[in-house]
Parts: sequence; C-alpha cells; structure tokens
Amino acid sequence: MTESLVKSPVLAVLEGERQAVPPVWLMRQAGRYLPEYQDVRRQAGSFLNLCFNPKLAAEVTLQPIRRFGFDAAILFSDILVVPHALGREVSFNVGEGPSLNPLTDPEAIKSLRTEIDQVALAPVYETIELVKRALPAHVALLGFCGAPWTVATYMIAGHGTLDQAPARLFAYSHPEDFARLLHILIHASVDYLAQQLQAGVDAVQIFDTWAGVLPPDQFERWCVIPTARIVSELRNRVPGAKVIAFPRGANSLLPYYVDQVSPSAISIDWRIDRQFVRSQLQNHLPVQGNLDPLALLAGGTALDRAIDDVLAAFARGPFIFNLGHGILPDTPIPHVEHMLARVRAYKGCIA
Ligand code: 1CP
Repeated sequence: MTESLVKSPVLAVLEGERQAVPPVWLMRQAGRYLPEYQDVRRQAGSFLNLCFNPKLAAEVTLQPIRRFGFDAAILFSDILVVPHALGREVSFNVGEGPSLNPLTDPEAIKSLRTEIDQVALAPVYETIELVKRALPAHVALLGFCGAPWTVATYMIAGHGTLDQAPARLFAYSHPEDFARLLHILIHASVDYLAQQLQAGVDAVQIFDTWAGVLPPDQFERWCVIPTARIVSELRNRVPGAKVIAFPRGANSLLPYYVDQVSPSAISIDWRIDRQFVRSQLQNHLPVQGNLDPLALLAGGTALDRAIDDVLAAFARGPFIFNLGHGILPDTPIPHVEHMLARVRAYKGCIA
C-alpha cells in the first residue's frame, strides 16, 4: 500500500466509523506547556511573526506530533489572524493575551474591509503545505477558524474578557451594525477555510469558544445561523468538506445547533452531561472531547478516573478523544504521556 492510501483514524471517525482505539489529539497541543515551543516562540519574536513564518509555524505544528504521536496535527495559527487580514491591528503580549484596536463606534463597521487580504494569509497556506509534506499519512492535518461570534467578541472589546460583555452590549445596542460585522466574518471565514482545504488540510474545526454566554435567541442569531452558513457555503465551495464544530457551553441547545449546522462531528466541553450527548447526539454524529483540562493538569487518580469516564461514555461509538477546552500552560508533560498511554490501552472493556 502506498503512503497516500493509508487512512487516518481521525478521518475515519469523521466519516462516521468507530475506531477500536479512539484517535487522540488535544486542543492547543502546540503551545506554552512545551519547552521546544517556548524556544521557537522566543526565536520568532512576536506571536504574529510566528504565525506568519511558514518554517517556524510548521515546526511548532509538528512538535507535539513528534513528541507524543498524536493522531492529528492542528495548524499553528490563531483565530485572530482573520481580523488582522481584515485590516484591524492585532498584537499578542507575552502573558497578557491578544490586543486589538477595539471596535467601539458602530460607524467604524461600515468602513471595515469586506474581503480578507489573502496575500497577508498566504504564509498560513504555505505552512499547511510544509506540514502536509512532513506529516505521516495516518496523521490528519486540521485547519481552523474562530466562529464569527467568538472572533467578534475580541474585535469589539479589543481583548479577552470574562463575560464578553462589550460584544453582548454592542449586539443589543446596535444589532444591525453587529449583523453587518458577522456577515463580513462569515464570508471571511468561508474564504479562509476553503483556502486552507485547498492548501491541504484534511478537515477544519470552527471554534466558538464564547457560544455559552448568550441567551437562546441570541445564540440562535449570532452562533447557530452564522456557523450554519459557513458550513453550507464551505461545502458548496469544497464538496464534502469535513467540519468539526466546537460551540463551547452550548449545553442543552447542542442538539438544535447540530441539527441546524450539520457538522461532521461535534466537539464538546467538559461540563455537559455525557449521557445526554451519547443518547441525543452520538447515535448519529461523531463526538470529540471532553476531558477536563484541569484533570489533565492534576494527574494521579483523578486523571485516571476522568479518562475512564470519557472512554466509558463515548468509546463505543464514533469518537475522537480530546480535551473539553485547550490544554493549560502549566500541564506537566508526563501527564500528557500518561493520558495517551491510558487511552491507547483501551480495550473496550471499561464498564
Ligand atoms: O504567547 C504565546 O505563545 C501565545 C499563546 C497562544 C497560542 C499558543 C495564543 C494567543 N494562541 C495560540 C495558538 C492557537 N490559538 C491555536 C494553535 C493550534 C493548537 O491548538 O495547538 C489555536 C487553535 C488557537 C485558537 C484560539 N485563539 C481560540 C479558540 C480556542 C480556545 O482555546 O478557546 C481563541 C479564543 C484564541 C484567542 C487567543 N489567542 C491567544 C490567547 C491567549 C487567546 C485567548 C485570549 C483570552 O480570551 O483570554
């Protein structure tokens, strides 16, 4: 069999096939908990320099694959390269997170670029080509973008907030201007994801990190409808495109979200009731998740129990083992190694 005929277990799951041992990758698997990442990060200078340097970005994408042998690599970039490519100022200060020029004036939305600058994003596509060539055939390469709502929360506030109050307030006070912003982000996301797929990613994930802060009607308007449009337009552009959706905190609204968005798989956070997901969703849709990142940080028997609970709930169906949100920077590397060994020793016999 030639290399290209080797089927990736992650892609098999995204096509609905259960794997005897669930494939594993971790959100934010490239990053600050890895000393080799810290080295490259220092070498790159700014975070955006790292995102837009194909050789270095490819290197940090591959680091967790080399060290741990995960079943998927996720492109090293950030959801905020999209506002950058729409002409907003974006910077990342060490230890402080992202900083953007806040969009406080609704009039400013009228003068935003309506198309992403694909030249500015060309290094991202080049990174994908480099990673794809270096990756073993059984390891899937994932691209991603932020969902419009989550990206907008950073564009409005200018930084991360605890409750996304600036964007929520803006959406209540200026719903038409906010809708215009999301409209721009929907099209930007389709263009960006289509180009990532053309460059060689096998599937994409849409991160809606802040989906859980909205009341149901706003969740429908700002999360469900925009993400559904991205998925359907992307599939018009790239037939059969595989999309993992991560509406963090959607909770009881998850079945409705899945019904409207039609993702290839649903990525769930650690707070949701697993039996609910198993009975309502996994009977017709692959699931990804949902170890509590703090259990991975804690280690010991708490970690073992948490891993076993995830496997017991989901490993009998189409399933990708992951965290319920990104790995925390202080997570000890031996805990990650232990987790992988325990998942891979799964024999389908955990009660
Ligand atoms: O100094 C540093 O090295 C910056 C830390 C860092 C890293 C490693 C940031 C800043 N972004 C990233 C990479 C990143 N971001 C990836 C790379 C691939 C991988 O997973 O290994 C991905 C997929 C993201 C996605 C991302 N960025 C999200 C969605 C997923 C999530 O974790 O919720 C969000 C919300 C962001 C914004 C962002 N970028 C960086 C930080 C610290 C944040 C969060 C800011 C906040 O709200 O406080």
